Amino acid sequence: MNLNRAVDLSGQSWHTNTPKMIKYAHVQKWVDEMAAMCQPSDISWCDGSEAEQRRLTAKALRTGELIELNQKKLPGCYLHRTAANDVARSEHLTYICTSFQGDAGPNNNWMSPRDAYRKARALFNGAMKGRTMYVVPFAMGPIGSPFSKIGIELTDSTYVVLNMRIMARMGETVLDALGPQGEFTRCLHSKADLDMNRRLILHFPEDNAIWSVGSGYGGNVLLGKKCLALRIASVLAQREKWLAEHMLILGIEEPNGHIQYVAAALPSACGKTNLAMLLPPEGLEKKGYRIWTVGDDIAWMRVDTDGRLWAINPEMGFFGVVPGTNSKTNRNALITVSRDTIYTNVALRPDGTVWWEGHDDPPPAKAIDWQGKPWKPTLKDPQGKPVLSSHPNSRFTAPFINCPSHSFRFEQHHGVPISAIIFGARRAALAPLVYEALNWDHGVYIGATMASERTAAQFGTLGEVRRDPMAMLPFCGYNMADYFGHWLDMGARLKHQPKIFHVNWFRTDEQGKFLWPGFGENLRIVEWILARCREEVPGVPTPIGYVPNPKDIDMTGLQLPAGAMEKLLAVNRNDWLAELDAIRDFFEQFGTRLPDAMWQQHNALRRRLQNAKK
Ligand code: GTP
Ligand code: SPV
Ligand code: MN
Repeated sequence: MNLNRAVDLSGQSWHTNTPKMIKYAHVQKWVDEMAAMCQPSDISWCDGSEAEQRRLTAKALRTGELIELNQKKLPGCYLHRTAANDVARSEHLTYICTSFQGDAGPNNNWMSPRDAYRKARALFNGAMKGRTMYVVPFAMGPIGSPFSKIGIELTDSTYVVLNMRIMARMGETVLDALGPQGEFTRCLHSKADLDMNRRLILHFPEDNAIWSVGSGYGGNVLLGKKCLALRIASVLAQREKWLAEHMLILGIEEPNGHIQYVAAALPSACGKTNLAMLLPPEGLEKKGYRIWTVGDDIAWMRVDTDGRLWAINPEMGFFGVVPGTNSKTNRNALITVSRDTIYTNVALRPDGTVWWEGHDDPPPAKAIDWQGKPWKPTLKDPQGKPVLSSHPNSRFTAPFINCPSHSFRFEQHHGVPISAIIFGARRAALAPLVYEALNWDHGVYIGATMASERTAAQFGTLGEVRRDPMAMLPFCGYNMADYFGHWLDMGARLKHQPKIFHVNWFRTDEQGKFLWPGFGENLRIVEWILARCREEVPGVPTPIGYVPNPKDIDMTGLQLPAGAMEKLLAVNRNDWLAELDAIRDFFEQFGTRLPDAMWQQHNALRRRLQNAKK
């Protein structure tokens, strides 16, 4: 290895392994400053090569950060276990740090940049002692695309580097693209001592910087993903007049060969990955439908010169929920994770393969659970409940190109044109299976008033309904009142507005059972959505928007119990009037900053509900 002594501001010394990668003074200066604070024993610039991946994997196996899985059955696959209190995004420790609190808005935790830097410096000071600091240049979006943004993440975690390789375009080509004056997001991460009481995830939109300390969990530490591609990008998007959204992008190849693209926002662990990879049910497959996956979590969308909305997926991989993945729910995902995948917090079987709740195979007689403890299916906790082998928010990190349904347009710099925008939520009651907004502004209101039951993707009480506008509550880097205004503004800029819909795959019957089978069957609803976009079928008007006439949903090969479709599509006026009170309370937090158009939509909906009641 070519060792090269670097300058040190703190009087300490370290070494850097690839001096040819130190191209730009502005990058070097920042790396030096951060290293002086974190005091790593050495600095390693990541070039993104396969040799580097092999070296880092070997190191992670030595330190125990990774466990090798059965390479015959799962080639290129490894297992990682996080600390027990570090298994999901820590939203309560996530801050937007702007000079004025009003710019972060009531939807965000706020700290002044000065306080935030002071608190974080105390945690970062010496945090990398005895460890390597990796310099990870990465691009979100195809390099050279007008959509794309560059970041550099400094991290002391080998796991983070290996994940970033999968999730983003990474390495020397990114530095080449950056240029000597190039702007990039300064991302700093240290595991430090993985202490939840000394954990902070800080965003500085005014400095284009992200500092994350004290965690090793994906959403907190893969800084290109939620931190850059959503929180920082949403601020840039408002400034530069585009959209950075928590959305999947899906191409639906229709029987006539045309591919239509839709973007859909569903809150964390509410079905984006599943919808993005869906396999048509038999009846629809016979008709000639095929699905193409463009993205499963993040969409960046711009108005192009043709007046339409175009979207890219800025990521290169999937960081998906593992439990529940099987050949019936998501065969494409199962194939995707059969190679070159990093599993986090799932169970290990004696033969060196992995298992989780909802796997195709029956529970193994014995296994090692996600915390590294012996596990068997009969194990009960002190309350008598079965002990889970895998954490409910266990995840896979897998390359996008592994997915059999990956779209050939994935790398195209201008993205794909969006015909429909779908908002979705997880709600046992109230929201029908699908309904369509009356127009763009009403669609923005539907997105802004989304509410969903809390899942395992974030700390908190499971099942509690919380408002999660556009599935962006944890990810909007600025005041959501302004964000709604930005959405309204984008509608005005579009000559061809996508139609906006709302879906709910999770409505239940009196026994708490899902009324709708979901997964591949969801294509039946998407088919109706596309038919509406082409104005081929009439919608049934209700106070909340258009619902389908049940005869317009192709049910070939699917038999629902009698009355189920009526229950799925029901609009209960009293429930909706009660919902309006909750929405009013939510809106009132934003004071006069909330666009008038949102109140107008709100009042119009109330009038429609009241009139319908008479
Ligand atoms: P994030 O990666 O956290 O943003 O989540 P996601 O929105 O991509 O969620 P994902 O597709 O991984 O789904 C999460 C959970 O929802 C899994 O347990 C799925 O089994 C379940 N799920 C997904 N789609 C459906 C559906 O159509 N019906 C039902 N009942 N469950 C679903
Ligand atoms: C989510 O929670 O919405 C995820 C997983 O997609 S994470 O990247 O951890 O945020
Ligand atoms: Mn997500």
